[in-house]
Amino acid sequence: MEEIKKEHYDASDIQVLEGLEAVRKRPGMYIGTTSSKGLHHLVWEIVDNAIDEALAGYCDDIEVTINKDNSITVKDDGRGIPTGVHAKTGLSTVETVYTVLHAGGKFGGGGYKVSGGLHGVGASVVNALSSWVEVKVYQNAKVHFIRFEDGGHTVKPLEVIGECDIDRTGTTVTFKPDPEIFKETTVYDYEVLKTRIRELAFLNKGLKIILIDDREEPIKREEFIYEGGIREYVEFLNKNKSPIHEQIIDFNGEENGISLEVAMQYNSGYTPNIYSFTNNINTYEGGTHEDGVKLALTRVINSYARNNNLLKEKDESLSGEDVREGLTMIISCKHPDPQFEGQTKTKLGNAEVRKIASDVVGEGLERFLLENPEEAKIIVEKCMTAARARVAAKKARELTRRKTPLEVASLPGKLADCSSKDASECEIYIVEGDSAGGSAKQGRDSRTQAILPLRGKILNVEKARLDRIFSNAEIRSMITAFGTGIGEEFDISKLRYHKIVIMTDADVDGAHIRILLLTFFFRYFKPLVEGGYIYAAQPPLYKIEYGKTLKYLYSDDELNDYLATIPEGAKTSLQRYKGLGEMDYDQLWETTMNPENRTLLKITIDDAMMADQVLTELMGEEVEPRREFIEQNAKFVQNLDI
Ligand code: 1YM
Repeated sequence: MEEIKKEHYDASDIQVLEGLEAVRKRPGMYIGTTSSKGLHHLVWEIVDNAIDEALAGYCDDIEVTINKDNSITVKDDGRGIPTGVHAKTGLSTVETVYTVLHAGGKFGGGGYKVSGGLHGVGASVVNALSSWVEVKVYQNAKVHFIRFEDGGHTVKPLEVIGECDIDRTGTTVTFKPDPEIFKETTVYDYEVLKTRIRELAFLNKGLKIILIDDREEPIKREEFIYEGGIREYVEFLNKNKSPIHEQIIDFNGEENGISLEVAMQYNSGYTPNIYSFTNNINTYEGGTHEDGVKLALTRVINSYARNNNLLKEKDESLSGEDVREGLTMIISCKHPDPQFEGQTKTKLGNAEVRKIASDVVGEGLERFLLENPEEAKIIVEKCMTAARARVAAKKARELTRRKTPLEVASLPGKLADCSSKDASECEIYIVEGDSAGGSAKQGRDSRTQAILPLRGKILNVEKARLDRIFSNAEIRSMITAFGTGIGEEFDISKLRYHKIVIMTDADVDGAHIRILLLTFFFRYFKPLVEGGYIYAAQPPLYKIEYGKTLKYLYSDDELNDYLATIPEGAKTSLQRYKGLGEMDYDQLWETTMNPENRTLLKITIDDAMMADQVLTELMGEEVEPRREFIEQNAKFVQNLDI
């Protein structure tokens, strides 16, 4: 080890200090901000160097410690920053890396420096913005040490301070952010570090990153290592969701030093969760890698659906949005020379990546769908459902746009509206059949209760074509009565009733209508279900008179319990209601509509989802589930029209 001592400041020293001084004058230009975000950014600049070493294949473990004084130590087991004299500066390479702006990976050459951020100028920027920095390099059985103070002034040039095992190599850096620069805060947030460290571990398969918080008693320590890489990331993101297929699908490929990895899994939700990265940087604004992947996804799923005769009309097709509904996906690109564009420089611009991404996903997904027909079916069906909902939303939008000359969508003629205009106290009863509708109109509290009778069964939105759904009178009546609009124009603040009550007979047909209505709400008015605006009324099944007491009973269990309380041989008169229409208007009010006595069941998203699934099973192409359902429910099914 050669001792590097310089007697005089020369031109290059002055240049160095001028460089670091520039960073201190305009820190925002280098780290974006001096807020808490900028404070954390310093950690990533140092961690990036360790990750580059890992990507070059020399480092397995990285350890990040928040020390008691809120200084940070980053340690890796790589080769160690070179300790020899740097030809251009005459300083040790370590010192050069930490003091010369733009002294990035250029020094080492070879390998590809994939980390983003400041492209290697990070170490000197961290030094410029720190009260002090210490670097230890373990190399050739020696421990080398250098210390800087007050924004990058070398106070102890590199020297050997001890010996170590020949097998021990690596770099350990400790820095203390300068409170003069980070005026807002110099306190590190464990959760912020943890989230990004976990992400880095997901993105770099097999790399172990340990996070330690030394400020706490007992000391907090977590290890992040994922042998499955981004597959495990997708699994993690879908953890609290319901995946609709078991396997996580992944693809990867490499061309001209550009590598691309993709992992994906659909869940039962509706929003896409697609995150793309280039060189471990989240490309929030997307770019060519994301475009290529999306292109291939849409193309391959469409051609699979078409080849399997799932798209009936020849002009029918699945849009990009349709194939991304409920899709959780990670795209990770590693590029030797990434071009970042866009407002926040988080959009990948390299044109060649589009084709690579599209090829990798195109070929991979095509093969996957052919080899896994079960999964393929589930996925394509989900996309087709999304497509139906999209077209329906458009139709519905057009429909609700048709307004009277007074610019008020006219309310359906069959609606008996309530007089109150305060939606929070208004209720609408959707009633099965005209006769029950008549009783409900007579019995209601007309100030707060509106009645919308539906004639017979509503259309099965699962089975009908969309144009039929939206030309269906019952469905149109509901849409206009609710007032919210539908699809993209849906606006919950325009909802005219805060309780939408489904009131159907307590028999199989009634249950069927309820399933149809719930399915309709689930598919087209999901926010109403999620917001807890949908209810089911509970009409009684029996009326029983015993002596002077009259009781309404809502289930067979209730009836049996009640009968058990009556002495044997006693005279009772029992009436079983077959439908709402058999009740007088005052009985209907008393038992089912009067807020004082009634029981309303609030419909949850699970109920609606269940209804949707039951209907899908019953209506689907599969014969087996339909047969099973009919067998299990034989006594009801005779007149169930499905
Ligand atoms: C805790 C931070 O900085 N590790 C690190 C940095 C370097 C190397 C190894 C390294 C790189 C190369 C060759 C090369 C750096 N070296 C340089 C430069 N951890 C941390 N580990 N040998 C060692 O890139 O070829 C900059 S960073 F420029 F000196 F090579």
